[in-house]
Amino acid sequence: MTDSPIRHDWTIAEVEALFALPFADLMFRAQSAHREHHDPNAVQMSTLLSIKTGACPEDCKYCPQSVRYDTGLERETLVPLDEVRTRAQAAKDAGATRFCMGAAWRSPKKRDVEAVAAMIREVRALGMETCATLGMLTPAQAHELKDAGLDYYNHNVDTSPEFYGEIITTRTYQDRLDTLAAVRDAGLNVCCGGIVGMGETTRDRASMLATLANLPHHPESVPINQLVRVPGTPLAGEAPVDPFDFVRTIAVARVVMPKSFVRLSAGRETMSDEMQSLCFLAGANSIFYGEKLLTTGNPDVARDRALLERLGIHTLTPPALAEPAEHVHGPDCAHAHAPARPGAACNATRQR
Ligand code: SAM
Ligand code: DTB
Ligand code: SF4
Repeated sequence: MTDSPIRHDWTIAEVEALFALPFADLMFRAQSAHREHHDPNAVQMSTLLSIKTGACPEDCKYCPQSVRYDTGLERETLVPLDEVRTRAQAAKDAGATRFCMGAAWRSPKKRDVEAVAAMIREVRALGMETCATLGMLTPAQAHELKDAGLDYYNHNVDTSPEFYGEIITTRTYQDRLDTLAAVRDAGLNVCCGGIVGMGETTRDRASMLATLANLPHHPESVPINQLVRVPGTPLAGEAPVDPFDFVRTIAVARVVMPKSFVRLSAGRETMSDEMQSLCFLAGANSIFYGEKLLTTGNPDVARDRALLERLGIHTLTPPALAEPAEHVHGPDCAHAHAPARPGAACNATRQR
């Protein structure tokens, strides 16, 4: 048996007990699990693009894109295909390996799925992994996206089943689980996580992570977002999260889902480099990369590259995107991983 077996039978009390460990003990557990299953110095990089912004009919209390809150956001129609291609190419050139397209929909219509399928084909043709987050999906829609070449679908549980009703009333927790099952059944990789800082208790955080870990398969990607408190949303006045509590959430996610990529997601713009480093030490091995999330800010590429270089972290190239083994850095090498000295073996090819 390995030290951190893949379990699907976590009780909330067990996960709460992980949260209650002394910080150093929890970090040790997380580091041990991380090093058992991952390269501890590699981070996966995804770039987001909002392909349809604002005017969403849902009432998610954290979200600047809900039509119900006045956040001053300009609503936008579907982004044209050539702009998607340009933005994806720019993301690739900057060093991202996955391109995530997000739409402010409750669920996509037939023509929406067709339009997104065309976007997926464009992004794939550039040699990037694809991800989409479009709201609730039917099993048929999940298959259609898979057939277009989609690699990942993001759909978050957001919080615990117990706290969920305080945050969203226009769709149920079961709706979310149904979409996740449709996505999994279609053979897509699942990206599913939640938000910290919406007024939930530690028990809610434990319950959310137990929900994710007790899915029939752990999500391949688990985004942990710190609430971005957007003026005009009902949660704008929430108290900031204790940074150590946020790091603990990352660490517990790492322990209960040891093989998953845990993404340090929204909220990085206001985090210090030291705080982000603690998150990496706690087992985060994925980030959103690029100046913007969907509608809010993210650290710029220069800041992220500098941080990764200072920490000796290189970016992870998925096996399907890896180049032939003999590639070395040249003066024109576009790889953004640090360190990237001309003549050095290219980190991209050293990845599994
Ligand atoms: N409309 C689709 C949906 O809700 O499934 C896709 C886009 S939605 C913006 C994707 C996720 O972004 C949400 O589930 C939530 O976890 C996250 N998110 C949205 N607003 C946020 C905020 N202010 N702070 C942190 N995370 C946020
Ligand atoms: C996820 O868990 N976080 C991302 C992505 N999945 C789609 C979105 C964060 C959004 C933050 C608020 C905004 O930029 O609008
Ligand atoms: Fe709409 Fe998604 Fe925002 Fe909820 S999180 S209001 S579904 S865009």
